[in-house]
Amino acid sequence: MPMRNYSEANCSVKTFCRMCSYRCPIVVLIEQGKIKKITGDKDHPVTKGRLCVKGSAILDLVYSPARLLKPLKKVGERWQEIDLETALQEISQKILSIKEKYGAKSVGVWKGESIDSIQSDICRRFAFAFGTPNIFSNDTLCAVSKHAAVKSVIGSYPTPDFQAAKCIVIWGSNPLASHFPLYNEIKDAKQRGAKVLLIDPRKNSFAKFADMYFPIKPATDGALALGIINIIIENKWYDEAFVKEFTIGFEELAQYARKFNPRYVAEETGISQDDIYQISKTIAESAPHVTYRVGVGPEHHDNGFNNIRAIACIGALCGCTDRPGGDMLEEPPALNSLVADVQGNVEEKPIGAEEYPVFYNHRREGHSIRAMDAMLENEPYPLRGLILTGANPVLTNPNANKVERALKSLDLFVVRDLFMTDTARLADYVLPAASFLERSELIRGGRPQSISLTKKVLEFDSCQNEYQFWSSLAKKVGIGQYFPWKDEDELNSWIIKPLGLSLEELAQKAEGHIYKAYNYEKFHKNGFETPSGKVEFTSDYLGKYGYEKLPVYRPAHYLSGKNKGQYKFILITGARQSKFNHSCYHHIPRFKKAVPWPLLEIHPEDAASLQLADGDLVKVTSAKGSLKIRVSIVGQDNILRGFLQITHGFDEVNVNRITLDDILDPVSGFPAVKSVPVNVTKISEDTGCH
Ligand SMILES: Nc1nc2c(c(=O)[nH]1)N[C@H]1C(S)=C(S)[C@@H](COP(=O)(O)OP(=O)(O)OC[C@H]3O[C@@H](n4cnc5c(=O)[nH]c(N)nc54)[C@H](O)[C@@H]3O)O[C@H]1N2
Ligand SMILES: Nc1nc2c(c(=O)[nH]1)N[C@H]1C(S)=C(S)[C@@H](COP(=O)(O)OP(=O)(O)OC[C@H]3O[C@@H](n4cnc5c(=O)[nH]c(N)nc54)[C@H](O)[C@@H]3O)O[C@H]1N2
Ligand code: SF4
Ligand SMILES: [Mo]
Repeated sequence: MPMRNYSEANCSVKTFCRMCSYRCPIVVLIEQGKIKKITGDKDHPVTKGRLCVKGSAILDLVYSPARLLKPLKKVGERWQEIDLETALQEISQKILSIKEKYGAKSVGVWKGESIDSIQSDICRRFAFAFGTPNIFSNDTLCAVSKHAAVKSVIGSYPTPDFQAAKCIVIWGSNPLASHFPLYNEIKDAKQRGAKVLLIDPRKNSFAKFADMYFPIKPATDGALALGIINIIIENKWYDEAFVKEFTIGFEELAQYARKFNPRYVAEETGISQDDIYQISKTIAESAPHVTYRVGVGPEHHDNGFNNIRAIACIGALCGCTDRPGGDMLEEPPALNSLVADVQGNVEEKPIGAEEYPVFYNHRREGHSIRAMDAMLENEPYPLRGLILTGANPVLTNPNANKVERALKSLDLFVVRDLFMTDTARLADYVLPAASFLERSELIRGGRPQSISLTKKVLEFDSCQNEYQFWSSLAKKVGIGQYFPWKDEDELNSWIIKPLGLSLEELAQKAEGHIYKAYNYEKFHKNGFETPSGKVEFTSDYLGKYGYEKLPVYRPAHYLSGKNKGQYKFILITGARQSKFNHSCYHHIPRFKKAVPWPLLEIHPEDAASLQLADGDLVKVTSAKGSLKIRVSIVGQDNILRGFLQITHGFDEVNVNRITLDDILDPVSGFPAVKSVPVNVTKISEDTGCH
């Protein structure tokens, strides 16, 4: 049985790390029911046992003395311990009374980055079965804008085929800090001769592995992409046969791209004309074996959606889509779905769906930034109760002061977490959650078209995992029939049933189960999953909602004159640091000691203009507020002049107190957290701060 009881056992179990969403294979050594040691799985063909620094700290997470182990209830200003059964009983009564007073839609469910795939579907199932469309998540700020943008061009979101790539374009991403397994794959590809390009306003720590680095002004990626498209078309470097047979809108794209001549693109992006030509030529020479890793860099801007669409057009134009070394289009496994049968229970759309229909159509959830208005101003209707799991929006959503006010205004706010966080502090109930080693879940397998099973190896009393929590709450609010599975094992067995594979068989496959061998060039037979069945350089689907049919480049708010003059600098936020995952792992003493607080990255000439020395204390002010932080003067080539950077996720200095929640991409509603107009002033040491 996959879910054996390890409490007395001496054994080793192969499972997966989930300190980030990549899930590297690990081996857990158990002695007398306690985890003794965790190592990378050396037998795994792709990761070969390599773990990043976070992967070496799993035990610091699960056995942390700071972990919440008892449910807490706020009584007045104080926390009181409460037994789990009573807590669930009280919460269910309050949810039902909100439902009676305002309707089920006034209760929301919010999941964070640490809860994904099947775990996230369990939360969704609860919401739909209860009758609310209001599911919120980190997906308002993460990857969905990019996924929906690329999907509008090629029908689905591709997996980079690093194994066979001859050219890899890292576009606004830092695999060394944020995607350790990808970094290893890219390094291996480079050893096989692949060229690696990096496009980023900061010479991030990955730059030393890139063959060519191009500093770009934030939010101008669309101009660069259209400039590349123009050069590729003018020189006839594109795949004419592919374009003719498998795409629509080529003529319109070619005509529009003509405006993006090298001189204009160089002015807009800050990349020289020679370099723009060089990037285009390198891509064209390696085509179709060119793949892209687009990060959150281009996404967190008010023109991110269309900029990423333009990037996606380059690959399609050069015939790289679904070709070896290009962008692989994986077919999903045929699984039983946790949402298909309950989605129809809810007729109304969630908060934000009217304003951002493309976001809604892609993700079938509400928009978390709009949710704040529903809490504070009952717009478009009241949101009075919220159950949040695995998220810390006070540190991760823009305009944290407003987020705090909104969450405080709720009639019922429940948080499930492993730790007391700045968000949990605002709750009425805080429930201790199980860590990833305390649940069993189905995950993508790490190889194309594969699926794996992670194993539960640990249990703490009162720390429920997602299935235990949502199914027990469902029973209490009268929707228990939607959670008929006795436990996760039964649930997982049901989900994989269409694969013709038992859970026991899957549990044995440490390298994952390939449900279908990957085939390239499926488009010959199936076309693409777009409305026309072809690659769409112009999209009638987007046009139908009043958006531009072409991937039109509009200069970002900070370049177009809005805010000009008032603010001297543009602040990039959220560059990943290898030890942390957003607000996670800051409690681990050795990580905290190494990086006690974030720093303001600043160009030496900008620092000189403000008479700043390394380590000086400054006040950074935006339209939403201000914060105090110390400066780190980086190298001359490490950041563009006029731009600054602060990483998010630190509670000591929460950069989201100054990010804006009202400059949003019109298609996806993603906030421009990587182009925040700010001023910087030096302040004296006695004003406080570290
Ligand atoms: N260690 C660690 N790993 C993580 C995470 C974490 O918090 N910590 N978070 C995980 C999650 S949820 C996500 S979404 C991913 C994100 O993964 P990535 O997208 O790789 O995130 P970063 O490593 O911050 O790299 C983003 C880069 O974009 C650059 N950039 C900023 N603005 C622009 C722009 O306008 N254009 C271009 N071209 N570049 C720009 C930044 O300077 C930065 O170097 O990481 C995941 N992995
Ligand atoms: N300014 C700025 N803000 C950003 C970004 C940026 O680049 N700049 N990036 C954005 C992105 S891409 C993302 S994905 C979001 C992430 O935003 P969030 O989803 O809010 O991410 P975390 O800070 O990782 O919060 C995760 C919480 O889950 C808890 N947790 C960990 N494991 C478990 C578990 O197994 N179960 C439960 N129930 N809880 C668990 C952790 O203790 C932590 O408190 O942040 C976004 N915010
Ligand atoms: S990249 Fe690091 S944190 Fe993420 S799964 Fe792998 S070892 Fe764990
Ligand atoms: Mo993310």
